Amino acid sequence: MTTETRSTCCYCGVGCGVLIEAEGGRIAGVRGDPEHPANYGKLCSKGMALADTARSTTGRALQPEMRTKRDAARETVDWPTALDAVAQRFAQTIAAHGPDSVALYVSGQLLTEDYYAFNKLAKGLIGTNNIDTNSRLCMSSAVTAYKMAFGADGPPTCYDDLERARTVLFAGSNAAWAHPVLFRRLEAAKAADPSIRWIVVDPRRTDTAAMADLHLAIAPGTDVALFNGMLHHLIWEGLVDREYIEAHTEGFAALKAAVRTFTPAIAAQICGIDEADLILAAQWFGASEAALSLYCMGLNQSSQGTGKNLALINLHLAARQIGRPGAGPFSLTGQPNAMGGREVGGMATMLAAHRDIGNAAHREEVARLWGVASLSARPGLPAVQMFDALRAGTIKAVWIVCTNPAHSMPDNAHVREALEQAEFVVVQEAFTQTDTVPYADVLLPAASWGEKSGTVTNSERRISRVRAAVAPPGEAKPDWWIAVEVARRLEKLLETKAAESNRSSPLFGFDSPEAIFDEHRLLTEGRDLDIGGLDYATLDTRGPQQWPFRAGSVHGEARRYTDGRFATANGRARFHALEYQPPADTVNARFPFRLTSGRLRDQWHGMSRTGRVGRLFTHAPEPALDMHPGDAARRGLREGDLVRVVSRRGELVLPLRASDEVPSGTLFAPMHWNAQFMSSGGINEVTDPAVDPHSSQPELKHAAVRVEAVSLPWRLSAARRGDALALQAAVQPLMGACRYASLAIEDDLLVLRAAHAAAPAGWLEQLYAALDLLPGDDTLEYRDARRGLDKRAFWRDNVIQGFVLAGDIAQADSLLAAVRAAQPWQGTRLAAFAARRGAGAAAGAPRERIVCSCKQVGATKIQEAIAQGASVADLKASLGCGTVCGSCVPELRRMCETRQPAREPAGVAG
Ligand SMILES: Nc1nc2c(c(=O)[nH]1)N[C@H]1C(S)=C(S)[C@@H](COP(=O)(O)OP(=O)(O)OC[C@H]3O[C@@H](n4cnc5c(=O)[nH]c(N)nc54)[C@H](O)[C@@H]3O)O[C@H]1N2
Ligand SMILES: Nc1nc2c(c(=O)[nH]1)N[C@H]1C(S)=C(S)[C@@H](COP(=O)(O)OP(=O)(O)OC[C@H]3O[C@@H](n4cnc5c(=O)[nH]c(N)nc54)[C@H](O)[C@@H]3O)O[C@H]1N2
Ligand code: SF4
Ligand SMILES: [Mo]
Repeated sequence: MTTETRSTCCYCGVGCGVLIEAEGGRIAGVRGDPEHPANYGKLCSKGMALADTARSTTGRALQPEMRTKRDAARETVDWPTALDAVAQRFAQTIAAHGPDSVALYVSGQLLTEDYYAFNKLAKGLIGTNNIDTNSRLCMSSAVTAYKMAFGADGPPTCYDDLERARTVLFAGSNAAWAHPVLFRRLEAAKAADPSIRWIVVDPRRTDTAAMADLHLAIAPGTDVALFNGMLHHLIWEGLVDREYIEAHTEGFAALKAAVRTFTPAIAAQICGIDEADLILAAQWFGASEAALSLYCMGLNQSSQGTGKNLALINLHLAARQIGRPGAGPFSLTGQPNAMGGREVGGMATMLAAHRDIGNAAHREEVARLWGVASLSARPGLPAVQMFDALRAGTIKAVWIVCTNPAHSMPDNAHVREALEQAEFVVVQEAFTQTDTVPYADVLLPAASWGEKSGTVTNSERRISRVRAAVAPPGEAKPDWWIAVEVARRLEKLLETKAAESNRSSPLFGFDSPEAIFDEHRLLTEGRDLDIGGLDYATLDTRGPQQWPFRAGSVHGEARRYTDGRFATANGRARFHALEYQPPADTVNARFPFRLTSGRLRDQWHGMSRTGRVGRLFTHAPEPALDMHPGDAARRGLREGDLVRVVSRRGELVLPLRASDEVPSGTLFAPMHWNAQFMSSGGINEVTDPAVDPHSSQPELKHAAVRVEAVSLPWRLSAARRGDALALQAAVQPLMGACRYASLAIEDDLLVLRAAHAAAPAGWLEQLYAALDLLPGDDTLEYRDARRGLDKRAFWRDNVIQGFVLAGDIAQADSLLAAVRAAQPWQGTRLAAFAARRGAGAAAGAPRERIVCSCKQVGATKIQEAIAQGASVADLKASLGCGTVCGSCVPELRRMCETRQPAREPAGVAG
């Protein structure tokens, strides 16, 4: 029987509605929900591939596991044993060292109900504020700035503004890749009315920037200077709204004095852009009927992240680009439930329903609503400090849920040390192949997308239902259930009997996500995010709704502050005077480059989900470091060369990609690769843990680095047909032995590329075993120890199944093509190792880059058509690319406009 379940995509903050098709208890397909107001049926390349990520249970965490001794391997245990162990170790630690000796590190990918349960567990039961989340790496500067400027945390805007804006300012947002379905809406609006202007502020020429009317390629970290310079222009050209400023804001005089000497010329110089461009941007913004800014990690992930947000909000307030349709500062949220986490106060610095830990009345209120004696007034530790404390031993036990800090935190060598130091680490995960799982003393298997039920809130404050289409695999359980089960045990172990007496119901009496939601909405009553009028029944019958949604309302509020009254005590929005500060990590002769990092179109964070689908690898099969071709030439570096990237904290080896998308002096690397897919922990080996003083958000977008050529003459190329996920798990532990190695999945194929100074001793034997390429009738071997050559290939039923080429990888291309083709072998098998190079291609280079992941259309075909004069419409009609999800359309457009060869992937070229 086939069923269709209405739910929400588990990736980005756009919050697209999906319809999950299930057959015989398994997810069989997914499509966009035509009725969901975020996407009206559309999905991006990642959303389209969701069903494929759920195809197999290989690599899923299926049973609780536990270490009985510190250095022993984890063993499978039943749920009661695992839950008891977690509760007991936490209770013991709390008894011995106090409530602040334990910590929870959770995630903006949890559902609101999961989040609520964990927050209550930490603050209501344990009595610690040491609960922080990966949102600290993501949204915390935006939250802090909204609160400082407007008095409350919540975007004043909504998706309807995307179609109504006349000027769109993208600041530190590559929405074409990171918020693709919103980008589709913006593209359509601009296509319908080409007078709509786009300004993009980004050091790189992204697919978003390539579509802009004006691209301000500022030096990383200089946004405050830019916005101050723009404000100077607005003030002195009379483009500010004096009446609005007078009636609805405060602090303008001080701001005006502060930017008086900060002329566009000075600002442009700091930013490294033309003064005329800065003035044009200010003019377009200030004079527009409706200016909307969309901003994301380019602003937030900075040691001046709060300042960058506030400087942009200053522009909106001064020019009254707020509180009207199509206008406002719109912080795009990254994770699917970044907003929900903020609503339940699931961070070290907040309390439930936008209350503050620092506010005694707020603490009192929450304690009363929960029926506990009091809440701790000691601020909890935000993410970076939390892991520092773990490393220092002041925090002894940590419970990590739905996030992978060993990969995603800055300076990850420090994080690994912290996890090694910790006395007790609990990891609650859906997948086993992550960089954090090896540190788990207890691994709790979590249900995941398609298997769990609850709610999430997207970027426009819209709450959508998440519904289970199938049962979780193995023994996996929903996150809220795990939290509640441990909490009940912990409650018995901790002596909270005194508090219990003034409770009418048990602290963790929840028997469903709905019961948690009902308590959560009670806590919001009377607050700015009041959802007293919203329950599951309303969401089920009337669909997703925006907050606030007060009791008795029929719909939520699309826009906030339309009457000019803000959530501050006196109702006025606040201007903030900000002085530009350079990024924390100093660029000098030893570390001359500015390194930034971010997202690729088809991958999601640590790739635990997207890395399971071959199709999602084809757009970027290997990690890479982008460097301007001029910078590369000056250093004698060529495309595909392996280079060492070194910062004050660490280093890693990456293939170089010469790209004029980055300006001279700036480098870019994707954030996704980690030790599951390459030989190092990824780009966070070198990033800077410096944080913003207001938001405690780390400066993930800037590190000073140097780049050196690295000589790794020994090369290896291998491929193997089979269960690619099982093969990945087998090969992954071996990669660390090589200075460079990377893995890619191609559906039923695993591809490995590696480089080292010489063959690591005994390593090849391990690799042969991992790839199941052991000697036998159907295996061809060739070895020449003197020349360091070792080659092996394996056939079954006369079809080549896999190979390893070590020392000489000249045949890599042709063998890989043969393995992919899976055709009966022609001619002698010995010919497999005969030196022949693929027609012109560099040996060992990855497969041609695929631009359209839905229709699997490669760059070459597209380029050929463009050379014949094809337009984007022609490409769609003749090749079918760009006709399904549309995620590749910005790139197609860019290829047509430049009519140059498509960028080629970096590869470990032979
Ligand atoms: N495909 C995909 N989409 C995603 C995600 C994913 O993993 N993959 N993750 C989601 C999450 S959690 C998030 S937070 C969002 C992030 O979404 P975005 O913030 O849009 O994505 P990033 O690529 O991290 O960074 C955006 C841009 O900031 C630029 N930048 C770097 N430094 C500066 C600076 O100093 N100033 C300015 N103005 N710009 C700068 C970078 O060049 C980059 O192009 O994406 C969400 N969507
Ligand atoms: N250098 C650099 N570093 C960055 C960034 C950057 O731009 N540059 N961006 C930062 C940002 S904005 C973010 S948001 C973070 C993201 O960093 P992480 O939070 O570490 O990213 P994910 O890989 O999404 O981790 C989520 C984990 O939860 C697991 N999981 C999936 N579903 C479930 C579930 O239902 N329950 C449970 N318990 N587990 C589940 C997944 O397998 C995955 O391992 O990275 C940050 N790190
Ligand atoms: S834009 Fe893509 S990743 Fe984001 S919610 Fe929609 S389908 Fe999912
Ligand atoms: Mo994020």
